[in-house]
Amino acid sequence: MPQGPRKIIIDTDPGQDDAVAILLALASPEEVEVLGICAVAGNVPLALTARNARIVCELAGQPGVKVFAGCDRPLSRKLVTAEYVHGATGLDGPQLPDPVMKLQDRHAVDFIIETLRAEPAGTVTLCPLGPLTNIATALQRAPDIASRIQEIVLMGGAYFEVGNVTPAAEFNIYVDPQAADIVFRSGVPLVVMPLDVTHKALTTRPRIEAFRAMGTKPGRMVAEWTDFFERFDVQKYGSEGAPLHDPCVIAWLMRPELFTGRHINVEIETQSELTLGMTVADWWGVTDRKPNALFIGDLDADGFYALLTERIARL
Ligand SMILES: [Ca+2]
Repeated sequence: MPQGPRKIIIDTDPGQDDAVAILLALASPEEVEVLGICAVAGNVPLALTARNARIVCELAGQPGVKVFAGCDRPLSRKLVTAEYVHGATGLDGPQLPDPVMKLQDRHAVDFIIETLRAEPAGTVTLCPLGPLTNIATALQRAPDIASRIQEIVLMGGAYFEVGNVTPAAEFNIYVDPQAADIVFRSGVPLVVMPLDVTHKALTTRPRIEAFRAMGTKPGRMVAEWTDFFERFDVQKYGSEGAPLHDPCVIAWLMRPELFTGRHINVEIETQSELTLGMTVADWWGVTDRKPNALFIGDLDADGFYALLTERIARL
């Protein structure tokens, strides 16, 4: 393993939980170095995810972070969005001003390809927090990068929790199943944070109040974002709070011991209308298909929230 912080590219569709993931990464320079943030269409259209990513960098006091706009639609399907969860802007909750920092000129896919070719092989980790369109496009256009990626640590899919956007599929995979299929067949080492684990990372009342009690703007924003989007999950699942899906990806890079999972085969359903985007995960090892992913199933939720609050409090 290389010394020093892990070099990462965050690929994201903010999204309140994406925003918390970005804040966690930017607050943790000893563990991760954010080479750039790539926006993709997902929770809301690309213009908004590219805007929201910059808002979050400015909120973290880091307007020098490079933010790139990527693909504005899935590889072959019509874009499906989730304003019903995240609000019309994708970051509904507190009012935030438009960002001052500019988008980079380069397309996110070019940034991904050029960075992987420029950095030593095996030293850059990709962290997709939304549909996998940018990553799959980069792999298709430049197959040589696959062997240069250290790891892809992504939020997406589900096995025991099955689906959230359809009865069979999780949102990120469902939006672009063809892209997910390319990534899961790429041979790149994968770590997957499915709903099975993220649904255990719930924002309880004391956890939200711990963010608010920081008395900082980022702390207050995290509390207000989670206040906003937990109404949806509490009503839907009857759970105590909302799952903070995407920060699980960043937390895994920093504290993998908080998580447990199995190294298994995971394939993506791309044909069936009924189960499109399903992550067919061989959790019980009933096939001889080769394992291609560390599929996470559980986490120490208290440890996860302790890490989050410690780090967000730094900003
Ligand atoms: Ca996301």
